[in-house]
Amino acid sequence: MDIVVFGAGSLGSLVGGLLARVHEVTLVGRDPHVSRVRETGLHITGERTAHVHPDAVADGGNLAADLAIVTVKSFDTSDAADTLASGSFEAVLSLQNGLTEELLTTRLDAPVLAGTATYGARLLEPGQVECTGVGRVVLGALDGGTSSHAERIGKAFRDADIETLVASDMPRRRWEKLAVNAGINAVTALARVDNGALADGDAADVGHAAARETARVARAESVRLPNRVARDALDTVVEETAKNRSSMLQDVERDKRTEVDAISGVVVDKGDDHGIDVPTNRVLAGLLRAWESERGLR
Ligand code: KPL
Repeated sequence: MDIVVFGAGSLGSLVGGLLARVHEVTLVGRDPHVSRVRETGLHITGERTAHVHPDAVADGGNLAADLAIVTVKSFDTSDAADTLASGSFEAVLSLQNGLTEELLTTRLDAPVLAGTATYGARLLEPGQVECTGVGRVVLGALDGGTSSHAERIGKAFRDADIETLVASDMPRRRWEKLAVNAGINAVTALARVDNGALADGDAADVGHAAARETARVARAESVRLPNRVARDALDTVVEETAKNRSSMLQDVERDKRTEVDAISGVVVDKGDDHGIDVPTNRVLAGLLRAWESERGLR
């Protein structure tokens, strides 16, 4: 399969690199990373190892492929959609944080599929990505139900030895993932702790409250997500990724803009739409936005 990965950051490089073992892959990202990949290949280290030679470009305009995978940061989705729209793709799969698929759907002709990935990844240096945790990819039709595109993409991922589930209940899974991210990302970024710190104590209480509020907003959006399911999902991810530093913590540590708007912020916005109070997410979003403003990142 011909695959273009838009967003050769840590997760995009890892997933794209694993796919490049059996598929034709083009990584779209920034220099010096993409130049190094072009010159010496991409080295994957850690819990998965590989040395692959995908194509790598800084300009993703006018490309054509069977599949475009979007892994850019949520706040870069609009720019990525413009670039994607100049090319031609049979299907588009988002593996981003937040609920970015709606934006992609309104801007692109190709069918947009929803996906989640629980792999841990860290860019060590240009041309080198570390797999810090082997997880799995879940993907499927954005509105739920079956999709022949999803089946084909699921097979392509499995052919590359990536554990993948094709699911017919992506609406619930997207909100469950948002609840997990709302519970983990902001708390770990503000407290500067590994995901495992949310296993018990005060950090766990704050995380559970943020996840519970997200589940309540999901139900107002007609997605069946009981509090208990959101809480169990959070606890499971905390346990499975205990040693990981969340993507938001990695951003804060590098003084980079975070995905707060697409995670805690979207819970606040949609909560406001439904007249639902979400005090934990509001405080978390406020603190992170204050941190970003102070550094001129927003
Ligand atoms: O998706 C994640 C992230 O870091 O963005 C979690 C699930 C929290 C794993 O670290």
